[in-house]
Amino acid sequence: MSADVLQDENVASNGNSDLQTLAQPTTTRGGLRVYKIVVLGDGGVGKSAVTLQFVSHSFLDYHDPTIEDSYQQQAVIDGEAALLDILDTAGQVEFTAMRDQYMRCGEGFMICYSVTDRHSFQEALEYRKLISRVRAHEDIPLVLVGNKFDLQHQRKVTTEEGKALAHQLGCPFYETSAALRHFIDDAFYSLVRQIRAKERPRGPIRKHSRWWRLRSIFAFIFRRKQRNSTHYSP
Ligand SMILES: Nc1nc2c(ncn2[C@@H]2O[C@H](COP(=O)(O)OP(=O)(O)OP(=O)(O)O)[C@@H](O)[C@H]2O)c(=O)[nH]1
Ligand SMILES: [Mg+2]
Repeated sequence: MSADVLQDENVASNGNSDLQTLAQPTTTRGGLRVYKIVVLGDGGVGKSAVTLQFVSHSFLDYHDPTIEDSYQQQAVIDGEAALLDILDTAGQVEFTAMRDQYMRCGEGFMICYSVTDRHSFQEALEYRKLISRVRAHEDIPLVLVGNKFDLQHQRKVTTEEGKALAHQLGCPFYETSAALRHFIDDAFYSLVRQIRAKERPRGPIRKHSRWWRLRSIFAFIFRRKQRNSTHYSP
């Protein structure tokens, strides 16, 4: 699946949790639709590395267990500008106290496992159950990600097993590599596409008008210019 990216920009806020931002009922900011994405999965599978590759095109080559980090990333997906509000969650059980809260706030969920770690693969289903527990009977945009696909010699979970689980979960599946930046954008864009599809009225597909799409791209450029001028220092 290829994505139509004109340009993107990131605003990362590291360290502190930004659950308040996620909890805001507003779904637009500066004229851009905000998509609240939650990244889930066992400790060490690469949730932070995948997220950082997406927002800053860099690879995190050490493991610093996350408590909770949030990031914002603008992108133009299928000709429409979007602002992705991404919550990188804790995989380590000692940091998972906020789980129910972010399960309630997320619009789309990325469930990650590592292809080198069978236990993390088994846990993926448990994450799906956790979402269902908090959001019973809801149609939840979801993507399954088998990360570290560059570590072929350490592989413990086959591609077929990943596909079968995705089929069971009824969601798209990507084998990604945060190290090589493989299928990172595709996994995030797939969530935005699912959220959009869910919002669109049923029946014949109605695309946004040309004017609406132009307006959203102008909002995207304007925000970027505004940020540049804010950051200007002589
Ligand atoms: N080779 C390879 N290493 C990866 C990849 N993704 C992550 N890693 C490494 O795996 C380790 C853990 O990555 P993190 O992104 O910190 O894992 P996490 O899921 O955020 O872990 P927690 O925050 O503890 O839940 C780090 O040493 C990363 O460099 C990948 O795609 N390929
Ligand atoms: Mg992390």
